[in-house]
Amino acid sequence: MKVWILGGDGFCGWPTALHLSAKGMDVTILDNLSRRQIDVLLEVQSLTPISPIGVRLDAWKKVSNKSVGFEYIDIANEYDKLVQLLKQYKPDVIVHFAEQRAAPYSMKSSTTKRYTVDNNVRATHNLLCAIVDSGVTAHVVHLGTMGVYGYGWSGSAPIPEGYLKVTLDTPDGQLEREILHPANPGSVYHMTKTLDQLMFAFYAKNDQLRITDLHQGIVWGTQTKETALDEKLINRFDYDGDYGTVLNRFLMEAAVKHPLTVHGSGGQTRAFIHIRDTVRCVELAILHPPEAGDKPRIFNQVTETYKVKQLAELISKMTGAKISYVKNPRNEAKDNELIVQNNQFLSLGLNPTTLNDGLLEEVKDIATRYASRIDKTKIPARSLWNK
Ligand code: NAD
Ligand code: USQ
Repeated sequence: MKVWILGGDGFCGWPTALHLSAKGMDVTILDNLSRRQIDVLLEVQSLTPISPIGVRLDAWKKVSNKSVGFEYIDIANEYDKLVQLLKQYKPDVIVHFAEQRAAPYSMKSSTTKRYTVDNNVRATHNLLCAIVDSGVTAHVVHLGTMGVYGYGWSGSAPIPEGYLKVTLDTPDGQLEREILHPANPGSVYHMTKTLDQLMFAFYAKNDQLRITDLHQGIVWGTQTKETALDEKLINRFDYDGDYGTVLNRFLMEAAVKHPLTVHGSGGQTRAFIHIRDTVRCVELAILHPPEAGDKPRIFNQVTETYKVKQLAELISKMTGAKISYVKNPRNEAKDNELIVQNNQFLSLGLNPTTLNDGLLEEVKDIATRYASRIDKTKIPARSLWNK
């Protein structure tokens, strides 16, 4: 099976590319390396020492005897090249990770807001339009986010996998319908993911594209079986105030004896998934495509939910780190419930890695091991939702 990984140099894309290659798929990464360039501009680096893409690919060949291809392309801005590559490769599956993914970065300034919208919306639309233009019949697997549902809108009602059953009163009686769950984004980044959903619905209906949208929670952890084979294959670990996500940040803070930075009261409940389960979920989604003519298939790609303060308490107990309740830079609900349906992946055989299984390994093998690479001045979250 020929698989393209758009954004395959990134945190989720790189381990996914290796996992699918290890499973015998013929993998090519397409990436414009913009994430590495953003690190240069923010004057920060991954906690882990990530190798240049060429070194990564050579190292993979050495340890696995398998080749992963690479095409340097900006999906949002090089449309003709994208169509030409589609005609040349004719991929069976396209996994789409190629978006600007940090909510704080997207809210940093008018420049980063506009970049995030331009990059993400154009990348997704270029991909869908180019598939139609080139005549390939690839199944698109997109990495979306739990944040499209928003937090707290439905109280304690479980969040369904993408679609909500509603009943409409009409003069002729009641009408049952299934609609996309209402969108309720909490940042410009999350807003682009809600726009992606509408584009998927349109292209599935109008052009019979086969599309799977994975509404993923916050990814934690660093290594997968494949990235751990050689240090040159190590995965990225973002810790800075813009790109670091909450659990990985708490692990890094504990390693350098920085107080754990809980935003506000810490009552925010979020959904989590380990990177090892991310790669497995993408594989399961590839193996279970929708039919042409179906509406996009939506999975909730999450395994556990926690309140931010619960995470801080857990890590504090494990490491002795202090907890600091800082003023929340974001505009978000202080406290919310979050009950998420995730039956589809579980029924396809996903066996989740829980915090209990993986936390200690992260503290020891990653956060403590690479602690000397941390620039403490980059820890505070400085991007404000409202100035
Ligand atoms: P990342 O920033 O590490 O990786 C994204 C990759 O896409 C980078 O290598 C970047 O260079 C590339 N890219 C961006 N724009 C591009 C363009 N126009 N053309 C070509 N390449 C481009 O992010 P990640 O954490 O790996 O996230 C990947 C996807 O998964 C994102 O769409 C994100 O929204 C989604 N997601 C991530 C998380 C998480 O916790 N990391 C959670 C839920 C969903
Ligand atoms: N938070 C803290 N302290 C910190 C960092 C964050 O309390 O030091 C809080 C935030 O205020 C927020 C929660 O932790 O309430 C989650 O923040 P985050 O940065 O870990 O996650 P988020 O901004 O939601 O974004 C991340 C990924 C994004 C993905 C999303 C999935 O960057 O790509 O889409 O998780 S989800 O949250 O399910 O929408």
